[in-house]
Amino acid sequence: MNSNLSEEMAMLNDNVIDLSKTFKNIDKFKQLMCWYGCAIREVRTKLEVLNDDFQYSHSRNPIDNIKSRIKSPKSIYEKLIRRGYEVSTESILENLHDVAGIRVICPFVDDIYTVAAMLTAQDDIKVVQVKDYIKNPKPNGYRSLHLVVEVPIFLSAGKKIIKVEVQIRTIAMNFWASLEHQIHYKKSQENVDDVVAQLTECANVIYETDVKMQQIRKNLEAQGKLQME
Ligand code: 0O2
Repeated sequence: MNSNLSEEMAMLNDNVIDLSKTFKNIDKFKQLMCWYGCAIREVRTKLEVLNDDFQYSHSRNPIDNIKSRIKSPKSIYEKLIRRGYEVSTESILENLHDVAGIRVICPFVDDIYTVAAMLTAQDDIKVVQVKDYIKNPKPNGYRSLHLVVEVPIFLSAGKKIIKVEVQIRTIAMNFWASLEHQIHYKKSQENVDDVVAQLTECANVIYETDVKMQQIRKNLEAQGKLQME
């Protein structure tokens, strides 16, 4: 994921698909992608403000880092086709909720829920979907909290409501997800169950460590001995 809007916009020049042939109105498509970029900036700023403020009230940050990306035109096109949706800008707005994506990496498991609660309590944010892959991990062990939120962006011609997918996970969960993403195993191969079992085992060990680290922090907090950077 890119953290820089200009890099995100540069992805629109993705030459893997011919945008002008794929989307009838290329200017409308580019404008839509600009709106997604604006929505990312709105949500990102909210998260940064919450993180800064939390530092004053709790002497530590619940967010380690934030990354964001706009889905590439090729991935947008492929997802529309895969799901049987019309290929148009209206269809993207209506049917896809992960064109604008933000990944929030937290130090501890409870920070995930603290950040999610602080963000979704804001009165201009509407939660449209919650998938808790921490309470209900995927069969391969993937853990993360996924929220889809709607946020208003204010443009010269008025207000638009845009969906943003926010994935919130710990540093440890992100370590697993990043490596798992790089291990491209063929889902059809014979020993796939074995690979999945090994990945799940790693994910479970990592989660146990996450919970232990959180317990250490909580014990120190309870004793008034916590001194975080
Ligand atoms: P990218 O490049 O990461 O964005 P939906 O999108 O809700 O209509 P889906 O695909 O079931 O349908 O969504 P889900 O389960 O909420 O997860 C989608 C995203 O979560 C993925 O995005 C990944 O970022 C992440 N994710 C989900 N499962 C796994 C997993 O097993 N391993 C890893 N490493 N990441 C996972 P994309 O679309 O793959 O692409």
